[in-house]
Amino acid sequence: MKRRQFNRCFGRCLAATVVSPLLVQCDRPELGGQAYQALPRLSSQNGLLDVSLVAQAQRKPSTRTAAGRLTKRLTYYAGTSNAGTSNAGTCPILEARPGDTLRLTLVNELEQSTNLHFHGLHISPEVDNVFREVAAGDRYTYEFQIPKNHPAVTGWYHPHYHGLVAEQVFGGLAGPIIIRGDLDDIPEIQQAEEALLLLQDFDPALIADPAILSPLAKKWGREGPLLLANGQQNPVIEVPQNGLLRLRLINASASRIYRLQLNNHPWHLIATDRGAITKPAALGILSLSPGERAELLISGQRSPGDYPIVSLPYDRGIGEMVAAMGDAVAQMPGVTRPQETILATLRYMPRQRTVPLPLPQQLISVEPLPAPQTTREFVLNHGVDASIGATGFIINNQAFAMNRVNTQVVLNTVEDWRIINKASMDHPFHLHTNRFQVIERNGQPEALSAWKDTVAIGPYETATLRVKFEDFTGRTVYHCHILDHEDQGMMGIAEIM
Ligand SMILES: [Cu+2]
Repeated sequence: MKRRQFNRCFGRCLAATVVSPLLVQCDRPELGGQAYQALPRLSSQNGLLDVSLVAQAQRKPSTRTAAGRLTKRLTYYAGTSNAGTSNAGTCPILEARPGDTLRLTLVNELEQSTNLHFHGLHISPEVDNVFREVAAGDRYTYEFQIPKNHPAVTGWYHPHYHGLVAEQVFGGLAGPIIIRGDLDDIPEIQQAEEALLLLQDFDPALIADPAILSPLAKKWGREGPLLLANGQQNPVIEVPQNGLLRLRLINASASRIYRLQLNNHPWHLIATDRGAITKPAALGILSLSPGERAELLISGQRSPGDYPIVSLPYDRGIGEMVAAMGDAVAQMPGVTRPQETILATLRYMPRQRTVPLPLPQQLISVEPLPAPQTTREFVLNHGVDASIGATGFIINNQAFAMNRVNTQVVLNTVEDWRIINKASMDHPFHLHTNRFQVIERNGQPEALSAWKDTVAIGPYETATLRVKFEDFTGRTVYHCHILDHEDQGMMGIAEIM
């Protein structure tokens, strides 16, 4: 973050190891068109980031949106609990470097069990353990080291307690993780200004009372009509004239698939889920499925003005449902109609710089993985798993069962996973622990070499992922990142031996 931005949000961005009670005060969400406010930032100091993350329902919601009052929105705030005060915290950014230790104490002040998953980090599944239960009122400390060879990534943390993941993430529990590393050392990137947008959608009525969720929305994957970036509606982000803006985007929505377009202005992709690509790639529409991240560079060399980032409509099948069941479908709690929304606005701001800062020519080389030793198929579908009497979402005819290993893989081997969606819904596929490269989609070789951990898979589509199981043994998971689908069985356990 550049000094100018840092000063503006001084008091909100806290570059300190938390050793004493600390509350991050925020007032969000807000009406549209206001200045972008960076999320509070907690950075490692002397190789350690020691933070308490308190998961709680907002106690005294005091802010309004155009859509009405938000109540019971869930948040993490950093620090120690301070019952009785208004802590409308917005989830902080956790920032560290390769080799650093993270000591994160999850304090569960929710009325239900929860846990944490560190999406985007290559760490042991025995630490990043989604089978762990942190019961209401309990606390648990996750402690791990970021591997010294970890790439720079934009990741995020969120609950992964099976059965409640969609409700808790949709409620608002999600925060960014930034690992600074290789990409940050590139001179042009070092000079870029930075912004990060955590994308979430909300339904105030549904957050006030999750029980009103319609069965259709639970099956389809719940969505809300209110699109927020860092809890703000349409924040205005400064683009340095003649400079570069590095924009990180995280899809932290439970089910919503974003198709994003920067109107009348170029933008370049520089990083995907698990780090940098080889060189900046000019981009038109950016698709982000739940769980996916992207980093972009915006070069401030156009005519000064405002350039909106538009969320284009994406129809996950609501059109068909309305046709089959009538217009009332679109009114059901948790169902939204696809529509165009301005997510954020980029606004040129004068800077001292008169010589334009160029885009970097080269980023970090993405080396292809060697040929696979094993090839597997994973068929995603809706149906019945008679073995455990479950009806819902299945992978290879099996619904998730807590103690059933579905796939065994061998450490230090390379595998191709062919994901076949035989269903009429989108099922974005996420693998924990290890990154992968998409080799092929629908029979066509993938054009962009990139490190991913989540891949969009549309209705009746296929994708082949190539993954090397590295560094860690243990039980990890793969699942659909439409979190209602995951909660209803579309998850499997891979044991790395
Ligand atoms: Cu799904």
